[in-house]
Amino acid sequence: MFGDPHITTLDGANYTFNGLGDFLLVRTRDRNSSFLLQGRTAQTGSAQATNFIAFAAEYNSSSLDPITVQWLLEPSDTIHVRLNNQTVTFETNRDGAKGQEMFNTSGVVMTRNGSVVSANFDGAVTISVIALSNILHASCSLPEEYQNRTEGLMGFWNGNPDDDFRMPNGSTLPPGSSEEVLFHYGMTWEINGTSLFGKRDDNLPSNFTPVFFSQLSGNKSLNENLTSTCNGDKHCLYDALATGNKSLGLDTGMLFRTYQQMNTTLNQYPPSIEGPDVMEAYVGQVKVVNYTSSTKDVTFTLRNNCTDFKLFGKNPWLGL
Ligand SMILES: [Ca+2]
Repeated sequence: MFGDPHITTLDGANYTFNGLGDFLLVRTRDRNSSFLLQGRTAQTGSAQATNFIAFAAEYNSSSLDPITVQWLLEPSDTIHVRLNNQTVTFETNRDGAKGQEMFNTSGVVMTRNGSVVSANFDGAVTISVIALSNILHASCSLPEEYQNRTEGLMGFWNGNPDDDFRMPNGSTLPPGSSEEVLFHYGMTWEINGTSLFGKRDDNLPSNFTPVFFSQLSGNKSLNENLTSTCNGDKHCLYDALATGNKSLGLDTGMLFRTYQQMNTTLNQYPPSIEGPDVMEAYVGQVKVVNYTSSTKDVTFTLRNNCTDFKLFGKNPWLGL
Protein backbone atom coordinates (compact mmCIF):
# COMPACT_ATOMS: atom_id res chain seq x y z
CA MET A 1 0.00 0.00 0.00
CA PHE A 2 1.52 3.34 -0.89
CA GLY A 3 1.17 6.79 -2.41
CA ASP A 4 -1.61 9.09 -3.25
CA PRO A 5 -3.19 6.63 -2.23
CA HIS A 6 -2.33 3.89 -4.67
CA ILE A 7 -2.96 0.59 -2.98
CA THR A 8 -1.49 -2.82 -3.60
CA THR A 9 -3.61 -5.55 -2.03
CA LEU A 10 -2.15 -8.49 -0.11
CA ASP A 11 -2.55 -10.57 -3.27
CA GLY A 12 -0.82 -7.93 -5.42
CA ALA A 13 -3.75 -6.20 -7.20
CA ASN A 14 -3.05 -2.49 -7.78
CA TYR A 15 -5.60 0.29 -7.69
CA THR A 16 -5.95 3.98 -6.96
CA PHE A 17 -8.29 5.11 -4.22
CA ASN A 18 -8.63 8.78 -3.32
CA GLY A 19 -11.28 8.55 -0.64
CA LEU A 20 -11.30 11.13 2.13
CA GLY A 21 -11.80 9.89 5.68
CA ASP A 22 -10.77 7.05 8.02
CA PHE A 23 -10.64 3.63 6.37
CA LEU A 24 -10.28 -0.01 7.28
CA LEU A 25 -7.17 -1.37 5.58
CA VAL A 26 -7.03 -4.85 7.11
CA ARG A 27 -9.05 -6.70 9.70
CA THR A 28 -8.14 -10.30 10.36
CA ARG A 29 -8.04 -12.96 13.07
CA ASP A 30 -7.02 -16.52 13.71
CA ARG A 31 -7.60 -18.80 16.72
CA ASN A 32 -5.18 -16.94 19.02
CA SER A 33 -4.91 -13.39 17.77
CA SER A 34 -6.56 -10.59 15.86
CA PHE A 35 -5.12 -7.65 13.95
CA LEU A 36 -6.55 -4.39 12.68
CA LEU A 37 -4.96 -1.69 10.50
CA GLN A 38 -6.67 1.62 9.74
CA GLY A 39 -5.60 4.62 7.67
CA ARG A 40 -6.59 8.28 7.76
CA THR A 41 -6.47 10.43 4.62
CA ALA A 42 -6.49 14.18 4.03
CA GLN A 43 -6.80 16.25 0.88
CA THR A 44 -3.46 16.68 -0.95
CA GLY A 45 -3.07 20.47 -0.77
CA SER A 46 -5.69 22.00 -3.03
CA ALA A 47 -5.72 19.00 -5.41
CA GLN A 48 -8.86 16.88 -5.81
CA ALA A 49 -6.88 13.94 -4.45
CA THR A 50 -6.08 12.57 -1.03
CA ASN A 51 -3.12 10.99 0.75
CA PHE A 52 -2.54 9.10 3.98
CA ILE A 53 -1.61 11.21 7.00
CA ALA A 54 -1.89 8.55 9.72
CA PHE A 55 -2.02 4.80 10.28
CA ALA A 56 -3.11 2.94 13.37
CA ALA A 57 -2.75 -0.75 14.18
CA GLU A 58 -4.22 -2.83 16.97
CA TYR A 59 -2.99 -6.31 17.87
CA ASN A 60 -4.78 -8.59 20.29
CA SER A 61 -3.73 -12.05 21.41
CA SER A 62 -4.68 -14.41 24.20
CA SER A 63 -1.25 -14.05 25.83
CA LEU A 64 -0.84 -10.24 25.70
CA ASP A 65 -2.65 -7.05 26.64
CA PRO A 66 -4.04 -5.25 23.56
CA ILE A 67 -1.39 -3.19 21.73
CA THR A 68 -2.22 -0.07 19.72
CA VAL A 69 0.37 1.78 17.63
CA GLN A 70 -0.25 5.03 15.77
CA TRP A 71 1.94 6.62 13.09
CA LEU A 72 1.09 10.30 12.67
CA LEU A 73 2.58 12.48 9.93
CA GLU A 74 4.30 15.65 11.14
CA PRO A 75 6.08 18.40 9.17
CA SER A 76 9.44 17.67 7.44
CA ASP A 77 8.55 14.01 6.86
CA THR A 78 8.78 13.10 10.53
CA ILE A 79 6.53 10.48 12.07
CA HIS A 80 5.11 10.86 15.55
CA VAL A 81 4.72 7.37 17.01
CA ARG A 82 2.32 6.53 19.80
CA LEU A 83 1.98 3.25 21.67
CA ASN A 84 -1.28 2.81 23.62
CA ASN A 85 -1.78 6.59 23.33
CA GLN A 86 1.64 7.45 24.81
CA THR A 87 4.41 9.04 22.73
CA VAL A 88 7.19 6.54 22.00
CA THR A 89 10.75 7.61 22.82
CA PHE A 90 13.23 5.73 20.68
CA GLU A 91 16.76 4.89 21.78
CA THR A 92 19.87 4.46 19.68
CA ASN A 93 20.28 0.83 18.67
CA ARG A 94 23.99 0.00 18.97
CA ASP A 95 23.52 -3.49 17.55
CA GLY A 96 21.45 -2.34 14.58
CA ALA A 97 22.16 -0.55 11.32
CA LYS A 98 23.74 2.92 11.47
CA GLY A 99 21.19 5.56 12.40
CA GLN A 100 18.68 3.00 13.61
CA GLU A 101 16.75 3.64 16.81
CA MET A 102 14.72 1.14 18.77
CA PHE A 103 11.85 0.79 21.18
CA ASN A 104 11.14 -2.55 22.76
CA THR A 105 8.33 -3.53 25.10
CA SER A 106 6.13 -6.53 25.84
CA GLY A 107 4.68 -7.81 22.55
CA VAL A 108 6.02 -5.08 20.27
CA VAL A 109 9.41 -4.10 18.84
CA MET A 110 9.69 -0.83 16.95
CA THR A 111 12.57 0.56 14.92
CA ARG A 112 13.05 4.01 13.45
CA ASN A 113 15.50 4.86 10.71
CA GLY A 114 15.03 8.47 9.57
CA SER A 115 11.55 8.69 8.04
CA VAL A 116 10.86 4.94 8.29
CA VAL A 117 9.19 3.51 11.38
CA SER A 118 8.42 -0.21 11.62
CA ALA A 119 6.54 -2.09 14.29
CA ASN A 120 6.57 -5.84 14.81
CA PHE A 121 3.70 -7.26 16.86
CA ASP A 122 4.44 -10.44 18.79
CA GLY A 123 6.88 -11.60 16.10
CA ALA A 124 3.90 -12.16 13.82
CA VAL A 125 2.80 -8.95 12.07
CA THR A 126 5.09 -6.21 10.73
CA ILE A 127 3.90 -2.77 9.65
CA SER A 128 6.40 -0.41 8.05
CA VAL A 129 5.55 3.25 7.52
CA ILE A 130 7.58 5.83 5.58
CA ALA A 131 7.03 9.59 5.29
CA LEU A 132 7.93 11.00 1.87
CA SER A 133 6.88 14.34 0.28
CA ASN A 134 4.57 14.95 3.28
CA ILE A 135 2.68 11.74 2.61
CA LEU A 136 2.66 8.54 4.65
CA HIS A 137 3.08 5.20 2.92
CA ALA A 138 2.75 1.83 4.61
CA SER A 139 3.41 -1.80 3.89
CA CYS A 140 2.40 -4.81 5.90
CA SER A 141 3.49 -8.38 6.34
CA LEU A 142 1.05 -10.86 7.85
CA PRO A 143 1.57 -14.46 8.97
CA GLU A 144 0.14 -17.29 6.82
CA GLU A 145 -2.43 -18.08 9.54
CA TYR A 146 -4.38 -15.00 8.46
CA GLN A 147 -4.83 -16.22 4.89
CA ASN A 148 -8.48 -16.50 3.79
CA ARG A 149 -9.41 -14.33 6.79
CA THR A 150 -8.78 -10.72 5.74
CA GLU A 151 -11.12 -7.89 4.83
CA GLY A 152 -10.72 -4.18 4.08
CA LEU A 153 -8.95 -2.09 1.41
CA MET A 154 -5.98 -4.49 1.37
CA GLY A 155 -8.33 -7.10 -0.07
CA PHE A 156 -9.27 -10.71 0.52
CA TRP A 157 -5.94 -12.54 0.92
CA ASN A 158 -6.12 -16.01 -0.60
CA GLY A 159 -3.47 -16.03 -3.34
CA ASN A 160 -5.92 -14.86 -6.01
CA PRO A 161 -5.80 -11.12 -6.92
CA ASP A 162 -9.04 -11.41 -8.98
CA ASP A 163 -11.35 -11.58 -5.95
CA ASP A 164 -9.71 -8.88 -3.83
CA PHE A 165 -12.33 -6.13 -4.07
CA ARG A 166 -14.77 -7.64 -1.62
CA MET A 167 -17.20 -5.28 0.10
CA PRO A 168 -18.48 -5.50 3.68
CA ASN A 169 -21.73 -7.02 2.33
CA GLY A 170 -19.75 -9.91 0.81
CA SER A 171 -20.17 -8.97 -2.87
CA THR A 172 -17.02 -8.72 -5.00
CA LEU A 173 -16.11 -6.38 -7.86
CA PRO A 174 -14.83 -8.05 -11.03
CA PRO A 175 -11.14 -7.54 -11.88
CA GLY A 176 -10.47 -4.63 -14.25
CA SER A 177 -13.21 -2.43 -12.73
CA SER A 178 -12.89 1.28 -13.53
CA GLU A 179 -11.30 3.73 -11.11
CA GLU A 180 -14.72 5.32 -10.55
CA VAL A 181 -16.24 1.95 -9.58
CA LEU A 182 -13.23 1.17 -7.38
CA PHE A 183 -13.68 4.52 -5.65
CA HIS A 184 -17.20 3.51 -4.60
CA TYR A 185 -15.88 0.10 -3.50
CA GLY A 186 -13.23 1.82 -1.35
CA MET A 187 -15.80 4.07 0.27
CA THR A 188 -17.63 0.99 1.57
CA TRP A 189 -14.62 0.47 3.88
CA GLU A 190 -14.88 3.92 5.43
CA ILE A 191 -15.12 3.72 9.23
CA ASN A 192 -18.33 5.36 10.32
CA GLY A 193 -18.07 4.79 14.05
CA THR A 194 -15.04 5.63 16.18
CA SER A 195 -11.73 4.74 14.57
CA LEU A 196 -8.45 3.99 16.37
CA PHE A 197 -7.55 7.64 15.70
CA GLY A 198 -10.48 9.02 17.67
CA LYS A 199 -12.56 11.92 16.41
CA ARG A 200 -11.13 14.13 13.67
CA ASP A 201 -10.52 17.75 14.56
CA ASP A 202 -10.52 18.96 10.93
CA ASN A 203 -13.83 19.57 9.20
CA LEU A 204 -14.12 17.27 6.20
CA PRO A 205 -16.24 18.30 3.23
CA SER A 206 -19.11 15.86 2.90
CA ASN A 207 -19.27 13.91 -0.38
CA PHE A 208 -15.68 14.54 -1.49
CA THR A 209 -15.19 13.20 -5.02
CA PRO A 210 -11.64 12.94 -6.33
CA VAL A 211 -10.48 13.64 -9.85
CA PHE A 212 -10.01 10.39 -11.81
CA PHE A 213 -7.11 9.46 -14.05
CA SER A 214 -9.38 9.40 -17.12
CA GLN A 215 -10.22 13.09 -16.49
CA LEU A 216 -6.60 14.05 -15.83
CA SER A 217 -5.13 12.43 -18.91
CA GLY A 218 -7.02 14.89 -21.17
CA ASN A 219 -4.20 17.44 -21.49
CA LYS A 220 -2.06 15.90 -24.22
CA SER A 221 1.01 18.15 -24.42
CA LEU A 222 1.51 18.01 -20.67
CA ASN A 223 1.12 14.28 -20.79
CA GLU A 224 3.82 13.63 -23.38
CA ASN A 225 6.28 15.63 -21.32
CA LEU A 226 5.25 13.95 -18.10
CA THR A 227 5.03 10.49 -19.61
CA SER A 228 8.73 10.64 -20.38
CA THR A 229 9.55 12.10 -16.94
CA CYS A 230 7.51 9.36 -15.28
CA ASN A 231 8.78 6.70 -17.69
CA GLY A 232 5.17 5.74 -18.41
CA ASP A 233 4.44 4.82 -14.79
CA LYS A 234 0.71 5.42 -14.23
CA HIS A 235 1.04 5.99 -10.47
CA CYS A 236 3.69 8.64 -11.06
CA LEU A 237 1.55 10.29 -13.78
CA TYR A 238 -1.55 10.41 -11.62
CA ASP A 239 0.22 11.95 -8.65
CA ALA A 240 2.07 14.48 -10.79
CA LEU A 241 -1.10 15.47 -12.69
CA ALA A 242 -3.40 15.58 -9.67
CA THR A 243 -1.05 17.63 -7.55
CA GLY A 244 0.88 19.53 -10.24
CA ASN A 245 4.03 18.32 -8.46
CA LYS A 246 6.41 16.30 -10.64
CA SER A 247 8.74 15.24 -7.86
CA LEU A 248 5.83 13.84 -5.86
CA GLY A 249 4.92 11.74 -8.89
CA LEU A 250 8.50 10.51 -9.21
CA ASP A 251 8.61 9.61 -5.49
CA THR A 252 5.46 7.54 -5.93
CA GLY A 253 6.85 5.80 -9.01
CA MET A 254 10.03 4.94 -7.09
CA LEU A 255 8.07 3.67 -4.09
CA PHE A 256 5.86 1.54 -6.33
CA ARG A 257 8.90 -0.28 -7.70
CA THR A 258 10.42 -0.67 -4.22
CA TYR A 259 7.17 -2.11 -2.87
CA GLN A 260 6.91 -4.52 -5.77
CA GLN A 261 10.38 -5.84 -4.96
CA MET A 262 9.58 -5.94 -1.26
CA ASN A 263 6.34 -7.83 -1.86
CA THR A 264 8.18 -10.42 -3.92
CA THR A 265 10.55 -10.95 -0.98
CA LEU A 266 7.81 -10.92 1.65
CA ASN A 267 5.74 -13.46 -0.28
CA GLN A 268 8.48 -15.99 0.17
CA TYR A 269 8.28 -17.94 3.38
CA PRO A 270 11.42 -19.28 5.07
CA PRO A 271 12.35 -22.87 4.15
CA SER A 272 11.63 -25.67 6.58
CA ILE A 273 14.81 -27.25 7.91
CA GLU A 274 14.95 -30.65 9.58
CA GLY A 275 17.69 -31.49 12.07
CA PRO A 276 18.46 -31.41 15.78
CA ASP A 277 18.08 -28.12 17.71
CA VAL A 278 20.90 -29.01 20.11
CA MET A 279 24.32 -30.52 19.38
CA GLU A 280 26.45 -32.20 22.02
CA ALA A 281 30.15 -32.44 21.24
CA TYR A 282 33.29 -33.37 23.15
CA VAL A 283 36.82 -32.04 22.72
CA GLY A 284 38.87 -34.22 20.37
CA GLN A 285 35.89 -36.15 19.04
CA VAL A 286 34.30 -35.68 15.65
CA LYS A 287 30.57 -35.16 15.75
CA VAL A 288 28.52 -35.38 12.59
CA VAL A 289 25.08 -33.81 12.40
CA ASN A 290 22.70 -33.99 9.48
CA TYR A 291 20.46 -31.11 8.41
CA THR A 292 18.11 -31.45 5.46
CA SER A 293 15.46 -29.36 3.82
CA SER A 294 12.76 -30.51 1.44
CA THR A 295 12.20 -26.89 0.29
CA LYS A 296 13.46 -26.14 -3.24
CA ASP A 297 16.77 -24.32 -3.81
CA VAL A 298 17.98 -24.25 -0.21
CA THR A 299 21.70 -23.63 0.28
CA PHE A 300 23.46 -24.22 3.58
CA THR A 301 26.50 -22.13 4.40
CA LEU A 302 28.73 -21.68 7.43
CA ARG A 303 28.99 -18.12 8.62
CA ASN A 304 32.33 -16.64 9.69
CA ASN A 305 35.55 -18.54 9.22
CA CYS A 306 35.18 -21.09 11.99
CA THR A 307 37.79 -23.74 11.23
CA ASP A 308 36.30 -26.20 13.72
CA PHE A 309 33.21 -26.68 11.55
CA LYS A 310 33.09 -28.29 8.13
CA LEU A 311 30.23 -28.49 5.72
CA PHE A 312 29.82 -31.62 3.53
CA GLY A 313 27.49 -31.88 0.60
CA LYS A 314 24.70 -29.68 -0.66
CA ASN A 315 22.10 -31.11 1.67
CA PRO A 316 24.75 -31.14 4.21
CA TRP A 317 26.42 -32.87 7.00
CA LEU A 318 27.80 -30.58 9.61
CA GLY A 319 30.91 -31.89 11.31
CA LEU A 320 32.82 -30.49 14.21
CA1 LIG B 1 -7.70 -12.45 -3.14
